[in-house]
Parts: sequence; C-alpha cells; structure tokens
Amino acid sequence: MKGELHDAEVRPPVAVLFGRAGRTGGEDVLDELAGLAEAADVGVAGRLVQSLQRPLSATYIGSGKVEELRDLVKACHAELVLADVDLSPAQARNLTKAVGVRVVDRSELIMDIFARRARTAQAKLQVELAQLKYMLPRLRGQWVHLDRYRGGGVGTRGPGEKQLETDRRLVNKRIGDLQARLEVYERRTQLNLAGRSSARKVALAGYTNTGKSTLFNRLTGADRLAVNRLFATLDTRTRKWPVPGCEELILSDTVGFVASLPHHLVASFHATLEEVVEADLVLHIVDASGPHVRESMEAVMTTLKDIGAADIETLCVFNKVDLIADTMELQALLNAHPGAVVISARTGQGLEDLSSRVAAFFVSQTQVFQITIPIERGRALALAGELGELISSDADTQCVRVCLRVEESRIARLKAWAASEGLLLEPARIEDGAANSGD
Ligand SMILES: Nc1nc2c(ncn2[C@@H]2O[C@H](COP(=O)(O)OP(=O)(O)OP(=O)(O)O)[C@@H](O)[C@H]2O)c(=O)[nH]1
Ligand SMILES: [Mg+2]
Repeated sequence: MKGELHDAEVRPPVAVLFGRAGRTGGEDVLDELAGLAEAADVGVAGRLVQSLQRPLSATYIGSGKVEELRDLVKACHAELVLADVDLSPAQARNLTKAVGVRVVDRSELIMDIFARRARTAQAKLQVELAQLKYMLPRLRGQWVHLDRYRGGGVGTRGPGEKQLETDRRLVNKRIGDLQARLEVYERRTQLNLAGRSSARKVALAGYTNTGKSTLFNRLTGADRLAVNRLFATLDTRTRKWPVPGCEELILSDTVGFVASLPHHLVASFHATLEEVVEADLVLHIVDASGPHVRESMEAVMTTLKDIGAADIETLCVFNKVDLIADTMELQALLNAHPGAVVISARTGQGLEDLSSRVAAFFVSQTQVFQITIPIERGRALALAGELGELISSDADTQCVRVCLRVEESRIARLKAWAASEGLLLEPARIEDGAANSGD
C-alpha cells in the first residue's frame, strides 16, 4: 500500500468547503481550509459557514443546513465536501449519505496531504499508520475510505465494492506491521541523538509555511525545498549551524504544525518530532505577516505540549518582517512577546541578532569554574579538558589553574570528579564578565 495518492489521469476534483463561523462570522474562516484543499490538489467551488453552538451527534449540522449544503454541492457540481471540523465516523457516514457526495473532514484531508508529500520511507510509513488508525473505526460501510486509501484521490473514483472485504483483522495486522518497522527507525533516531550528545541542539518549530526551511537553508547553507505551500517539509534534517561563540551547534528543520493536527498523525510522527523533543532550544518561527498570528502561535504551543516539548526553552522568532508595512502591527506583536527576535529569512535581516541571542542562551546555560591541579598530575589536566571548554590556564612551579566553561548538565559530574581526585574546584568569574555570576 502506498501513501502517494496522485493519479495523473484523474482531473482534480472540486469541493465545497464547510466550516463553523468564527467570531466575525465571515467566510474567511475557511481560508486556511482552502489552502489545505489546494495542497491536496482539490479545487474550491463554494463555501458555506454556519454558526453553531453545539454540533449534533448524527449529522454535525441541522437538517436545514444539510439541505443547504446539498443544494450548494449540486449547484457547484462539486464532487466532495471538505469540512473544517473533525467528524465522528457516524457523522461522516450520515452526512455523506445526506449530501450525496463524500464528506471529508479536516483530519482526513491533512493526512491526505501528508500522504502526497511523504518522500522518505519513514514518512510514508508514518502517514500510512496514521491513516489506518483513523480508518479503523470507520471501516463499517465505509468502502469510500478504503477506495480513497487505495489510490483514488480525494473522493474522485467510484466505489469498489469488493474492497469491503478488507476487514478489521487485516488492517490491524498491517498496523502491527507498520509499528514494528517504525520502531527500527525510532531506535536509529535514539542512537543518532545519543551519538550527538555533546553538541548543542536547536530545533526549528512552527506553523506550516512560516519559513522554517528558508531559514534553515540560510543558516546552514543547505538547499532544502522551501516553497509557498502547506506542509512542504515532512521529514527532519539536521546540519551544523556555525554560530560565533558557540561550539558545535546543530540545527534541525522539521515538519510544520497546523491547528488541530490529527492526533494519529502526531502520534505517528513521533520519531520525526523527536528532534524537537530532544532539543536544548526551540526556535518558534512565526509568520509575523500572516493573518492569524495569535491563533497559529497557540496551535504551535498546543502541539509542542502534545509531543512533550512544553518544557523546552523556546525563543520566539517573528519571520517575514520584510512583508510588514505597518510598524504598529509589529510593535504590538513585540509588546505581547517581549523577548522575541525579528527577522526576515528572505532578506537576511535580523539573522545576526538571532545568532547572538542563541549564543547568549547557551552561555547562560553554563558556569565557569577554576580547578587547581598539581603540576605532576598531567592526566587530571587532560581529563578536566573533557568535562568542559577550556577558557584559560595559568601555571606556576607548583600548580596549573585552569578555567573551564561547563554546561549545567555536566556540573555534577565535574564536582564529583574533582572531589574524588582531591582537587580544588571554585566558581570563577571571567574577565569580560559575559558568562558567569561566580556564585
Ligand atoms: N517575504 C518573505 N517570504 C518568506 C520568508 N521566509 C520564507 N518565505 C516564503 O514563505 C514560503 C514558505 O517557506 P518555507 O521555508 O517552505 O516554510 P516552512 O515553514 O518550511 O513550511 P513547511 O515545511 O510547509 O512547514 C516560501 O514561499 C518562502 O519563500 C521571509 O522572510 N520573507
Ligand atoms: Mg519546511
């Protein structure tokens, strides 16, 4: 089974977009869904929004609205409905029956896009796993899902009744299979991360299309795909990022987030997102020129929490400032996020500032110590150098005094070692005063 759903012989289907009205009640609440539709190669023929207090358990929307939706679908000759909500299996089934064309919910659409974009073997397996888990409770009478899954595009092909034969048991077996294969990748990722334990790890995270890959390319000299479309990146890439004053720093570019990212998808992409979870510092890249800055930032925070990265130090980075004409708007953003850095990955504006902020962060995570080592203890001297970065040394006829910059995570080890060797270890200040409080 493959994740790639594109079929050259099938012309792109057209859809009616449906969603719940936001506070303004305008159709612009569907703009993001339209972007997602475009990413899935689906044309948009019409839009319908409804203000709805509480969804109905049977059809999500009331019978009057169902009729309106059906009429709009007919009038636009639409072949499917894309709903900007998550539907229960029963709701999707009932709505599909009532409207007369397939009703695809937000989760399914996002998984479809991921399936199209997945290029690496791991990403393909991850998407397939998410799709199967999503499909499992929907198998009953849901030949359309199987059909789509088998390569029919988003609701473009006729049903294949015999696909009903694919039953729970087979799907479950396949899920087990995929999980086993993905575990191999997971172990590999763990090994890679362990092997890089001495390097400082910075991860780019943020809403889709905010410029993470563009920034990654600029900072590391890579040539990742960076294009104006949703979910351009689905795998993780890591490269050295040369930052003055910061030894061995590696940067990861990874998959973008979106509001209500399907739960199964987040779970499946666990290994890919591991780079974020394992990072020492997350750069939260925000498209400051976008229309819904606050909402998308919240969605990113939620996802970071979901993947267990909520406690990682995060630096907010407002990108695409070259597109902002209204300085008041930018100022308002900065007032709301005082520590943020303002950049343009396109023009390069602010990148030096970003580097120095990152370097300063890592310096703040270290302390400087002075160790006094008797001159004849050459081996101890060499070992000290392995526990931290040597800043200076000063010798007389008896002793060598070395100043070491030590990461917080290694301080306990350094102290234990010095005690066991009977060496004098003291907090130190360094001349330029940049690093250490000395207490
Ligand atoms: N004007 C402007 N455009 C930018 C800037 N940074 C990125 N872009 C554009 O924004 C679009 C998305 O850029 P990407 O780097 O692919 O975004 P991404 O965050 O990696 O997207 P995903 O991989 O989909 O999550 C591309 O068309 C970029 O050229 C910027 O600073 N200014
Ligand atoms: Mg990208």
